[in-house]
Amino acid sequence: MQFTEVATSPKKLTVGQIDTFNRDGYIEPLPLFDAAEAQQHRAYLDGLLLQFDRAGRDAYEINEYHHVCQGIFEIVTNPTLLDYVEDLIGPDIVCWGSHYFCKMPHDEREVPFHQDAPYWPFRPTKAVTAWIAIDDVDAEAGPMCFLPGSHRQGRLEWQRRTENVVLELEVTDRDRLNAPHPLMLKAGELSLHTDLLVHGSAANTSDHRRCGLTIRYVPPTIWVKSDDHLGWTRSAILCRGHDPTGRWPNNPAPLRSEFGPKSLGVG
Ligand SMILES: O=C(O)CCC(=O)C(=O)O
Repeated sequence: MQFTEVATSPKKLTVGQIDTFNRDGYIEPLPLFDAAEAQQHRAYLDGLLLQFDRAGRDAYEINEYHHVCQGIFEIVTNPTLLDYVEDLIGPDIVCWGSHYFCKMPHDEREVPFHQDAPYWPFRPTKAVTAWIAIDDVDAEAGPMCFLPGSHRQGRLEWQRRTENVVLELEVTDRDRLNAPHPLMLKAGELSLHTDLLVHGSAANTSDHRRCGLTIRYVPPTIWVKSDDHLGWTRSAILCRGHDPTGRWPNNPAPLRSEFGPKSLGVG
């Protein structure tokens, strides 16, 4: 998948970074938040986790809350982040998903090596994911790893794996792909990857948390090939530009800045 058709005069990325994205399937690290802002986002997540924990819910369940929680909405619509994304997918930008991948200390669950595209009913494969480090990430904490260039193989065969995992699809033929590149991001930095890039992460063997917020962006012109169209689009926010198709909802900014069990639906 080549994204260069929209990158002739990039806003924020360099032409070299866009070439890297096309060649390797990702770019990292990119700066987003300074240390004080990163600390604020960490504290915000701490508050969310407390609510989920009190309700007996798992940290990974903070999924699709960008149109509910103001703190996540603000990250998803951050202008610098959208400038990066615009350089890859063009000026019309929909966010349809967000998910904290929050590996608590000694969380044994892995994310098997997978492509995102087989999970999603979007055609063509043009989604870009921003993975924003909420915590500093080191080798022991189970960093996300990319297999550089694997997106150029197209859609790969996969099998289902259910033991001790967070996501269940796993590519079957990893041996012919490049060696993993681990993402050692500092809190406040991010990576961008395409939906055909193979990626995954190991268990967190450290004493500290490893959390990244994934945000999924698409141009509104992609098709949703699913009977459950609304299931895939109902959380959408038109973050920038226009939706010439009129098919995507545009959720407004959440009104409440506080979060309680009721507004989170975990009460
Ligand atoms: O955070 C991780 O370890 C995996 C995240 C992931 O699979 C994704 O961002 O698509």
